[in-house]
Amino acid sequence: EDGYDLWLRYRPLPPQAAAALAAQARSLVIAPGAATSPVLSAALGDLQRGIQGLTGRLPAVATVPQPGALLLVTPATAPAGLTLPWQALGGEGYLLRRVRLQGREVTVIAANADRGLLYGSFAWLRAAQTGADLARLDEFSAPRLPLRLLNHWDNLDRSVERGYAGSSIWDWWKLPDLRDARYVDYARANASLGINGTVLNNVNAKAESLTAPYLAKAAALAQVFRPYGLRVYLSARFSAPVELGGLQTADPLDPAVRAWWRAKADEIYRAIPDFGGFLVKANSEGQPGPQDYGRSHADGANMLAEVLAPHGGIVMWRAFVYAPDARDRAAQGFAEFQPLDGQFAANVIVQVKNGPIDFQPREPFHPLFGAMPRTATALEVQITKEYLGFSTHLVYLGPLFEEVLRADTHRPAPGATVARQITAMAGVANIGTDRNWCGSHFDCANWYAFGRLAWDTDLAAARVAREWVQQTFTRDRRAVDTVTALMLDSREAVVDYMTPLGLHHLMGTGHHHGPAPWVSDLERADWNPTYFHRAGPDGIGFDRSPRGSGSVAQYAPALAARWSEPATTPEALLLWFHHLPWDHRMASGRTLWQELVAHYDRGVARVEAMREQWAGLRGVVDARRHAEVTAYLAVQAREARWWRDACLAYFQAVSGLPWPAGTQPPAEALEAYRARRFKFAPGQGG
Ligand code: BDP
Repeated sequence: EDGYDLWLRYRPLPPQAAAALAAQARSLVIAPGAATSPVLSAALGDLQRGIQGLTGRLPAVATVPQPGALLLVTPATAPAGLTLPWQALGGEGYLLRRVRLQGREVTVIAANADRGLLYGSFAWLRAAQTGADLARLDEFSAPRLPLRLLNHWDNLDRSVERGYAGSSIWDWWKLPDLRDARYVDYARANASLGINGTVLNNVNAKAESLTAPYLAKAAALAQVFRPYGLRVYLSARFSAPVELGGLQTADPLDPAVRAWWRAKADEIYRAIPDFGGFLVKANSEGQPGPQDYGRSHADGANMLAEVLAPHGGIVMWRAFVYAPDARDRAAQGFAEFQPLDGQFAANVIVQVKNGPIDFQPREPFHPLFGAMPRTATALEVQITKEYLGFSTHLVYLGPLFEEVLRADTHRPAPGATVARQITAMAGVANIGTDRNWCGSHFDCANWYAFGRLAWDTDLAAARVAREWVQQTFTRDRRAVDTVTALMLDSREAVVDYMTPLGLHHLMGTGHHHGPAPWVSDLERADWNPTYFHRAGPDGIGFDRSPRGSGSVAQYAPALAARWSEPATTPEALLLWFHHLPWDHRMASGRTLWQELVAHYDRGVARVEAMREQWAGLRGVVDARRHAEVTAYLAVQAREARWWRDACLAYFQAVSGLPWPAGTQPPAEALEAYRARRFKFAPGQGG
């Protein structure tokens, strides 16, 4: 086991379970002639592979249902007498149900379209792999979000920005001629989760990705992905008309610029008829954009939307912006975008990161959610763990995704969660050429959780973890309990040992590896950790209350009022919203300083506990994967301690306070932590 098979392992079941399963899947029944659909063939392909793997018997494909058959049906092919709630299934949903058909017990996988049959087939395989009672199967599922996308930050030279799993899986150099078999497995894995789109290239885009040779390469990938319902999108560089078209300007209101993009869109759709659209990072971190010409984000987005609309394409326009002169970086996305509500074309989606800063271990939800009622918005999360220990720290992100999806925006009224405000979800991919895809076995759980929660935003992260473990490692009940518990604890562990109590952005410069709370000399104020934590002799934290930057007012009034006062701010976000004296009394009765130390200690202890739990699974989990995870947990334990020691050494020096009784002082002097350098840390792009 090297992890390549992900959660689609289909390993043999014990004899009794295998026989029971085989009895539910003796044959696969489709309407005569239906097999010519590439999507249906893809569904049949995995059903056959799965059933054969699990039971040892390859089911035949037939057109007449015998007892124990699996029927794949749409309204057009459903046998007479089968009434199903077709309408509720929508375009992508599916229904799995045991029914009696002309006296025979069969299972139907029903959907309105082949894509639903594909998703239903994978759902049936998930049920089979997780030990569900197939004889009582009755599962209905339809996604609420029509768009569920991966965003690859992959460069054309095969480096990956914030990638920790090897190189880009897109071998641009050899495409379109070589279509690596891995592309099919990539598409299968995504289809098994319901992910239906993928942006191939980095948001820090190169114009070359829009040239004919690169479009041919993207078209080859689109062709591989099409049977799996996965559409291709591209990040577009806003200045492409200048760089590729030789124009003097990329002003979105300039007729020549508009004509250039129109021709480019037409060219793209000739190569990729079902092209999804553009993702754009504009006027952010040095990327060109409409503001270079005195135009707004809406002007830029609408110009692109107009040329894609005739083809059915969309624009995902990112709201991740921050200017160098801001008082509060957390306030900028809202300040720039909220006033544009109502100005975006119908096929524009404003893509908003989960929090107002940048993919920290914990942030409050982004205040733009719910604040742009006349604009379609997408939630962007980062699956790759740029700020959470790269791929060597075990952090299951399900709870983080769940926390933001369930966050109540109070807009327009209580109960309006982030999940109910969005129309799309995008995840910055963590996939690379590593044999295990994601750089670590457990990071594949984050790809999995992203897909499952994007499909069904109401799913519980705990349930998702459990089913992933059952499919990935073992169905041994005790082991499943242990691994699930360990995963569920891991997110709070990283918050504790990196940035507890609402602290944020204490990471090392550029690469974001390791602690560097002391950094204060970077060119821009809001790149410095000291800007974010503001620790001094008087206290610690960023005051975003009305007494400070005031940005808390970007939230709905009820929340703004609650979070304006330390007493009514959840402690998990305390130092995000408030600057408080070191002797501030916490709910525990401890002072803020003592509480901070306690959190760092707890983080370290939690990782030690995870290590022990994992060690106990030796012999239950296959040797190779067990050993690999063990090695990474050792790294994580060492680095959790480093985070704790370095941060506390610094905060102690700044506060001048004595170590709380019974506390271990840092292993080394502050200077030693400050002196560490990581010139070749991964993920910094090409
Ligand atoms: C930050 C990353 C940077 C990305 C940027 C973005 O550090 O590499 O380009 O976000 O999202 O998290 O555009």
